[in-house]
Amino acid sequence: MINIKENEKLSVMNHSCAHLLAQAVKHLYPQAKFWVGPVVEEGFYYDIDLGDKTLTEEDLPLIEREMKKISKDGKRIVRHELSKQEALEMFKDDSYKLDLISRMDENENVISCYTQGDFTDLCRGPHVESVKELKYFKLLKFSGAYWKGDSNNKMLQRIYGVCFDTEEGLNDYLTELEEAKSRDHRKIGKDMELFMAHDLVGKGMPLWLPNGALIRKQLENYIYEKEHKQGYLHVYTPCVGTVDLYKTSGHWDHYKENMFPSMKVDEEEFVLRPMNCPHHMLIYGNKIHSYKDLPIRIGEFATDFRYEASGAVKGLERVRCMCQNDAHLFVRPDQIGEEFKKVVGLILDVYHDFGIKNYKFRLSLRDPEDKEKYFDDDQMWNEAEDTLRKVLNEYGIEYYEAIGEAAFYGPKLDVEVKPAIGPEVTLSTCQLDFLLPRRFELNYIDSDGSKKTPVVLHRAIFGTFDRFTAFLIEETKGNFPLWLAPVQLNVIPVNNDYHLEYAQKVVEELKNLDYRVELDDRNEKLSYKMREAQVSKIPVSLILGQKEVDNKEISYRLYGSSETVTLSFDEFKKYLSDRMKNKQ
Ligand code: TSB
Ligand code: ZN
Repeated sequence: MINIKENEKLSVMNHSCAHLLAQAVKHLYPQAKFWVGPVVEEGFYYDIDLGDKTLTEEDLPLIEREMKKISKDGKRIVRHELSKQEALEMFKDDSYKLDLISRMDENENVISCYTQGDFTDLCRGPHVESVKELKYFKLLKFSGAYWKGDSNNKMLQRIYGVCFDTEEGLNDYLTELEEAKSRDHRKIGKDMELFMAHDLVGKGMPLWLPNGALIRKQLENYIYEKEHKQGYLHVYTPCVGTVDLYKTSGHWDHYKENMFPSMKVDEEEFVLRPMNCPHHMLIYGNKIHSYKDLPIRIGEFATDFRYEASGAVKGLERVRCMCQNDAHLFVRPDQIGEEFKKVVGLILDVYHDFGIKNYKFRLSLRDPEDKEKYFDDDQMWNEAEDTLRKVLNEYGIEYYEAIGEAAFYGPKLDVEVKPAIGPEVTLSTCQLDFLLPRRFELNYIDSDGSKKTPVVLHRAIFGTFDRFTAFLIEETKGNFPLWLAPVQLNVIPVNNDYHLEYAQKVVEELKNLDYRVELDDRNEKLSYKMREAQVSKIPVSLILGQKEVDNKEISYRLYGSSETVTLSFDEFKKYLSDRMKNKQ
C-alpha cells in the first residue's frame, strides 16, 4: 500500500484535506474545537473536541457531504504569518491552539496560519492553493483518542480520512484497504475461532481458543526441535521475579515504564516479568563453567508481561501478556561471530519453511556521539558491529543500518515485517549484550585458569508466538499449510446410507496416524458440505462414494481447487506424509 506520508504531493493534499475536514465539522458542529490534524502513512486524521456530541457511523457521510460542498465552493487557501502575540490573540478562545502556541519559540519557528473561507487553522503548511483541488477523498473511520495520548486527559474524537489526486488513485486505495481488512488477523482470528479477548481478563490479554492453541502447539514443537538439534537447553522458570532481581539486571532503572506495577507478598516484593534474561542469568550462574562448555544456550517458551499503552494493543500482534520463543546464548568473545551466524541461519531456515518472503533485516548500531545512552567502550562496540556486518555479508543478506537504535548494552539485528494494517513490527531479534553478564557477575574459567566474563546473545526467532501467529494468519489469510491447520482433513461420505462405514474407517486410520480429521456425516447435500469445507479453510477434503468404497480409494480436493484427485488409500497416506515433511 502506498505510504501517503512519504509521497510529497499526496502528503500536502492530505494535510489540506484535514483542514477541509475541520472546516466541515465546524460548520456542522459549531462547538467543535481542534487539536492536531497530521498526515500519517494511511492518509490523515484530526483530533477534535466535539463537546457533548459523540460521533456515530451516520455522521461521516454528512461530514463528507459538507466537505464536498466547501470544495465546490472553491475558496483559496491563504497563508498568514503571525507574531506569537498575534497568534495568542487570534486563538484566545481556543485552549487547544493556545496550548500549541504557548510552546512555540518564535525565534526558531515562524508562526503561521491558513485561512480558507470562514475557517482559519494554526498550521506550518504547506497546503494546496485552493480547496477546489481536494476532490477525491474519503472519510474512513473514527475512534477515541486521549488528548496528547495521555489517558488522564480528556478523550477527543479522531476522524481518519484519505485524499488522492485522481479518482482512480482513491478507488484503488480503497480496494486495497478492503483487501487488507479482510486479511486482518483480528477478523480471521474471530471467524476461525483462533483467539478471543474478554474485558474480565483485560486489555491485551488474549485467550487462545482450541484452534489457535493447536497452531501454537505446532509452532512450539517445530521450533523446539530445531533448537534442540542446535544444542539448546530448554528450561521452565516462573513468570514473576522479585523487584531485587530486576534491580540487579537494570530493568528496574531502564525498563520500569514498560512493566506492570509490583505487588507485595509477605516480605517479598514481586513483579510480573517483562523479560526472561535475569532468570536465565541465574541458571547460568548456578554452575561453574569452563571455557570448553561454551556456548551454553538456554531456551524457554516464556510468558512475559509488558505495559503497552491501551491504544497500542492489537489482537495478537501487540499484547500485554506474551510468550517469547526466547533463548540466551552464553559465549566467549571469540565465539560471537560463529554463534551469531547460527542464529541468522536459523532465522533464514525458519522463514524459508514458512514461505515468508517480505521482510527486512535491520542492523541497529550505536550512535558513537551519544556517550550518555551507550556504555563507553569504543573497541568493543566497533568489533561487535563489524562482526555482525561480516556475518550478514557472508550470507549475502540485504540489510539497512539504523544508527542510534542499538540497545544501551549492545548492537542488534531485527527482522521487520509489515502487518495487513498498521506500521511495521519486529518479529525475530538477536541482540548482543556485554553488560548483563557483568551485572550478574557471571564467569567461566578460561584455558589459563583465569575467570572471564561471557558475552550474551539474546535471541527470539519467532519473537513471540503471539506476534508470529498474528503475522502467519495475515500471510496465509487463514489458509494454513497442512501441517499447521487446526483441522487438516475433512471426510465427506457421498451418501451416509452406503458410504459412512468406509468413511469412518478412513477417519479412524488417519487419526491413528496423528492427523486432525473431521467426519462430516450430517444429512446434508454433498454440494453443501463441499461448499462449507471451502469456507472453513480445511486444506484437504475427502469425498468417498461407491467407487472409492469398492476400490479402497480416496478422492480428495485441496482448498481453493475444483479439481478432484483419486489415489489408493496407501498412495494418499504417502502423499500426506510427504506434504507434512516438506511443510507444504
Ligand atoms: C530476545 N530479552 C530479549 C529476548 O532475549 C527481548 O525481550 N527482546 S525484545 O524486547 O525485543 O522482545 C522479543 C520479541 O518479542 C520482539 O522481537 C517482538 O517480536 C516480540 N514482542 C515485543 N513486544 C511485544 C508485544 N507487546 N506483543 C507481542 N510481541 C511482542
Ligand atoms: Zn533477553
